[in-house]
Amino acid sequence: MDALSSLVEALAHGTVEVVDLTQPLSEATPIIQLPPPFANTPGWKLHEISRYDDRGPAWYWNWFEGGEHLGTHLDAPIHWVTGRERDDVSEVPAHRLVGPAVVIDKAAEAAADPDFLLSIDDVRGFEVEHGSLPEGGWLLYRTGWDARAHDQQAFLNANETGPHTPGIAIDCARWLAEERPIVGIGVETVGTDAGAAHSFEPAFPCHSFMLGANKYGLTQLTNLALLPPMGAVLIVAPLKIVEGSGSPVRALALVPRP
Ligand code: 23J
Ligand code: MN
Repeated sequence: MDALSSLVEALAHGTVEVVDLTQPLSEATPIIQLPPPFANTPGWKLHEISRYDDRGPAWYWNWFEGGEHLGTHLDAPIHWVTGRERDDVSEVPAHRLVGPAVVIDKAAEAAADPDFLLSIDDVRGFEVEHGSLPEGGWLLYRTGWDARAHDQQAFLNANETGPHTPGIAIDCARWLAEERPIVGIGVETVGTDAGAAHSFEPAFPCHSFMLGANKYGLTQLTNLALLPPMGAVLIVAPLKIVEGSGSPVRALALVPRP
């Protein structure tokens, strides 16, 4: 049988399951807060056009406003100055938006230390146990932060010293960008960088190295706990916003259930 017929059969029999990795997008969606003097993004807002009323008796529809970088969203290479000559979100090749995904689980470490940073040794340890990071695939980084996404304060976890959320160590971000064949990194937090990464050198290293290497960031994922360490396939569907620096996405995983 050909590959797609096998897939259709597996979906029908439940031996391949579709897991939604997307957070709901609403006015309650948490928003990144950059420190002064930086500008911040507006949140999501729906505006009603009509709802089976005088404005449109048989139909309901809305228009919306909001930043490109809200909720579960993709960072295109052009989002960062290191990728300024590279693809905007409408130019990202579709084949790079579908690929294998591996999941590194550091939820226990992030619960013990909200400033936990993923290290090269952590990823090498994962590779020894489960195999190499996949060519054309995604590294999904589980921290348990998805459980906080209903509450902006808990999600950003800021105090007088700034936000405290887990991220990726500077050397690890560079190594993943330059030495591993992945196309992107997906996280559960508000951005791919740690809360404290505004003070790293370079600032926001995950954005700087990954987007500069023509790779992608994927944020505010949920349900990573339902995925195996290796063997899932990720489908990421951003809006094709011309000249967009990113877009909210629907992120779906195909997961084998033997
Ligand atoms: C702009 C500046 C810094 C960051 C971000 C945006 C994001 O997290 C984002 O959504 O790309 S860290
Ligand atoms: Mn972003």
